[in-house]
Amino acid sequence: MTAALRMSLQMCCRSNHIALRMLSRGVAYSSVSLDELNEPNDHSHALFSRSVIGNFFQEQPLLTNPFTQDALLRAYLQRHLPVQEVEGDLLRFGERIISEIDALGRQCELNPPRLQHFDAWGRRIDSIITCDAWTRLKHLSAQEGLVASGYERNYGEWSRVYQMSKIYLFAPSAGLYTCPLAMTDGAAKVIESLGMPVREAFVRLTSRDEQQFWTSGQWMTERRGGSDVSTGTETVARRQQDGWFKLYGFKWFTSATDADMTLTLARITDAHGRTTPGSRGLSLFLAKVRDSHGSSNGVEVQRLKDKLGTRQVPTAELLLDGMKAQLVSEEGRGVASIANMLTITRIYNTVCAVAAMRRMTQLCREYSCKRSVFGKLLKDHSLHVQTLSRLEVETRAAFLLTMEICRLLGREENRTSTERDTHLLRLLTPVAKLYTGKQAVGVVSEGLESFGGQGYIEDTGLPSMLRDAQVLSIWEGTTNVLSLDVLRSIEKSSGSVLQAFFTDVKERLVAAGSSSALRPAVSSLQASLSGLMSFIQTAATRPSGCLELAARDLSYSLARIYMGTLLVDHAAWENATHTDVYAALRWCEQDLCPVVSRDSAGSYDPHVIDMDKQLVYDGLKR
Ligand code: MFK
Repeated sequence: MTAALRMSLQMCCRSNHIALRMLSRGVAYSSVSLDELNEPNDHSHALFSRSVIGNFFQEQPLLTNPFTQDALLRAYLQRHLPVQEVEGDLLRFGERIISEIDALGRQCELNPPRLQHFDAWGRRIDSIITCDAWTRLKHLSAQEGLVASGYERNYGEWSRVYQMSKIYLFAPSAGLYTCPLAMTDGAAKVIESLGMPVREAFVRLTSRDEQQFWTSGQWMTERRGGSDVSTGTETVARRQQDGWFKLYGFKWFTSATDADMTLTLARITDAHGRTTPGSRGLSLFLAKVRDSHGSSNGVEVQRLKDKLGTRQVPTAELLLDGMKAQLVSEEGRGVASIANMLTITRIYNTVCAVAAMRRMTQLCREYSCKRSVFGKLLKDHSLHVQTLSRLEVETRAAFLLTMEICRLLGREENRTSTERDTHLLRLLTPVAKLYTGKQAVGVVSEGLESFGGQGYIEDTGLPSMLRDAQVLSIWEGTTNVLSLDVLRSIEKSSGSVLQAFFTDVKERLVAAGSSSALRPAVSSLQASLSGLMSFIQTAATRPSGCLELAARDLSYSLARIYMGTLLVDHAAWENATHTDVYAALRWCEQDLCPVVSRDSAGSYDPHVIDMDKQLVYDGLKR
């Protein structure tokens, strides 16, 4: 037996002996010595007395003003929107988040909505009961102009950047109130783009007056599923003599069902009760959820959904049994009309994904300055800091892409966008939604791990962050549905969206190219871009189905290249710091163009479809 092994065994016996004695007393987290255990001097040391809980407690990570803590947000605004009023408002709002909003959000998590079907006398009332904090968040959202500021357009083409900066700060503390806000903003956008068919609704959706403010739902998903809306929608709309419609159908997932109004799709019946199938048969309707007396507008709430996360949000199954509704789109233009809402909710999704990443990185680094292990603080363990720095790079890249999309949206609404801007907004909206949704799950999950076991404990509030992140890649279009939307945008524009992408990336890289520190990143991006261009050029000549097989990898390539370009662009700014340069270099170390590397490996060859099938269904008994 070696001396080292002997010593190990002795230590093992000694600690087991102590552990056994401690276990017999129900001791937790204690580090008492054998001598102490034998001392009968006070109650904490006596055997079989109250449990000893010890005197070590881990430090809790504290939330401080998320605006002052966010170097990149502040630098971004300083570069593009250096308006004192904006900075002052975000600073004040950051204080409100820590002093008031964060606690409200937590209350929403702890007091999820419930459904009361009947009153005490047996009447069907279908009342969705939400907690006071949820109502308070609605009022506060109006006061802060969280939707309104996007339509007041006080900062011209930068108005959306300002508005979304507030949503970004708000989201991680807001108990998912961002969900009704996303749909409310989307509904306002649809109404505005349709030429204001219902002015009162628009005024209320964009009001800063908490008594006037309405929220909207977006009831699209039916039992047959949420992705294939054009074949899945069975709801019918019967025209009434007064020009209104009555809707009959079953909406399978409706988020924030306590909304004041909703936009929804239905098929208008002809005189014989027939409807037109497919997308061409769908029209868009606006309906109030309740009438002015608070009674249901022909809507039965079947049940609330029992979900993995987003438990704060009342998500319900609804039976529409004669819901009075107003046609707001041209007949048969429902999907195209609600697409504006999808653009807005997908942008909110992206903002919320980055916000979740940012909150997690802030908490992780705060904790690392307090938590000591193996004799030193976590912040002094280089492997730990390396892990956090990788999360930081992901978050920065996602942030810059998100803000760029908000900028493009603001330009479009301010009527200052170029044709290239319009193409980029169309292409990058699904790209950003699908990519940041995945990033958020990865960053939040890795972040939880950096708290050790505490990250797995409910009342730290940390696990709910992971649950709530998981929805980001599901609702508003899954990763694959959005990858197909990327293909749709390419096809519909005859490739112009890609042309805009290539031109924009090239120009930004040329502008940044003079910085020697950034050269490795610029070279990687240029090489990836030309690889991507060659792939696209040959795509048309490939067997059908190849592009669909490559859709997800193509979207990831667009995301990584564009994020890298924006990191380089930001790092080339005259007031950029060396950390901005470092972030750009680190980002560009990865495979920036997976569609090319996977193509080289034969992933899109025609025989692969069959091989994938054989692999997936290997051993399946039917
Ligand atoms: C924190 C964030 C909070 C967010 C909270 C939201 C909570 C709400 C939860 C939900 O409701 S989740 C359910 C959301 N549902 C979806 O996201 C639907 C996913 N499915 C799709 O997006 C499908 O691709 C789609 C329904 C659009 C497919 O429908 P179609 O009818 O097969 O599409 P088609 O025929 O290709 O396009 C019809 C028209 O719409 C075309 O216009 P034109 O008729 O003028 O040619 C398309 O160009 C247009 N269009 C489709 N997608 C578009 C679009 N236009 C602009 N942008 C798009 N993305």
